[in-house]
Amino acid sequence: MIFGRSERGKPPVEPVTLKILVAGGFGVGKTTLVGAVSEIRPLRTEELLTEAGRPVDDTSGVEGKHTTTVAMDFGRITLREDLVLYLFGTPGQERFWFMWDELSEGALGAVVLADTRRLEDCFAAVDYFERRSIPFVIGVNCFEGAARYPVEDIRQALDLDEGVPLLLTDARDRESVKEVLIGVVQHAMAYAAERRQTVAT
Ligand SMILES: Nc1nc2c(ncn2[C@@H]2O[C@H](COP(=O)(O)OP(=O)(O)OP(=O)(O)O)[C@@H](O)[C@H]2O)c(=O)[nH]1
Ligand SMILES: [Mg+2]
Repeated sequence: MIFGRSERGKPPVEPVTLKILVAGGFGVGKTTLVGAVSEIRPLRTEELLTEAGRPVDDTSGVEGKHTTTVAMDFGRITLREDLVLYLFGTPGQERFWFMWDELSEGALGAVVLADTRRLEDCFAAVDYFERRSIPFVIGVNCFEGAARYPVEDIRQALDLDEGVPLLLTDARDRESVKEVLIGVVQHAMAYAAERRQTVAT
């Protein structure tokens, strides 16, 4: 049956697609986060952690972890009918950081995941995005068993600029991760608007 335009309702909207990076230290939950929200089967590039890598792969806190991302994670989430995010998870281990430049090409913003038991592991990601003026939010992945700290203390420990949002999250929980993604889009939009204004004046 052929429907007329009016019968079909509104013509479909072509969604805006935005690229968001998910970065942070080794084993902080980046692959878990992308998998928790992706509406397509996420593309993963996991390799087994081996005995040979034990001295450099510090799995303390994530002892159940047997694999690590060697190139990237990729997932997609429709936040609104007209807004789709492409999520790119970065590898956490230093020896794969050469991937980051390629992955950050054209990114609107980033989520830096942090674990309060190993906060220093996310310093490199924070520095990376600050240096390149890529807007980012911090998502503190609240693992069970990790001590809970006041948000202000975490901000201070990370020496965050006032404008950088910090959100508590659970990388395994779709709704909680969605909040973080909405947070990064809002922050990046505000950042872009601010920049446009600075250029105009
Ligand atoms: N308890 C708990 N475990 C989590 C949470 N997030 C991730 N995990 C577990 O922590 C481990 C690390 O998760 P990954 O998602 O592989 O971490 P990653 O950041 O992608 O790691 P790399 O790619 O190796 O840097 C996995 O065993 C997850 O099941 C969380 O919020 N709570
Ligand atoms: Mg990973």
